[in-house]
Amino acid sequence: MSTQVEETLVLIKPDGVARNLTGEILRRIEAKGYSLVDMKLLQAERSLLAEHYAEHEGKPFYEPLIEFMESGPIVAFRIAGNRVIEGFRALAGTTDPTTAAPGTIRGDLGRDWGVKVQQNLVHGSDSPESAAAELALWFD
Ligand code: IDP
Ligand code: MG
Repeated sequence: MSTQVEETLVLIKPDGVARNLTGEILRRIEAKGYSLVDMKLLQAERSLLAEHYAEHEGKPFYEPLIEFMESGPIVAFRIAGNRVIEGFRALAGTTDPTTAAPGTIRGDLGRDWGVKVQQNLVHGSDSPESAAAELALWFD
């Protein structure tokens, strides 16, 4: 099968940075064979987070999600590879870390902490359209 090289946005959320898991998460991305194109550590502004999570506005976890994402530094990666968008989502595992498959980032390193938003360590863009929009938002 022949595929195009894609790029995607990965965020290490404040829980991942605070728990010193940045290196472990990047190790998994690199071990899978994806290339690191750009990276930065930043404290995200509310306006950036509101745009990033616009699709979730109005949901019960929206405000806790924004507050969580503002609670400490985030590491942003631009990574590249064939089918990297779906490939990183597979590495990350499903949204709920309690039931995310063992072997995934969320399944191996995440858990439920009894708070209003799932602290699940990473974000990855979910489609070519969202990857383009999110990379422009976080890197341009
Ligand atoms: P994703 O990060 O797996 O793509 P989304 O549905 O896009 O999941 O949700 C964005 C983030 O909001 C999740 O990663 C998680 O931190 C949080 N979240 C999503 N659904 C829930 C929920 O039902 N309860 C609490 N937090 C949630
Ligand atoms: Mg999502």
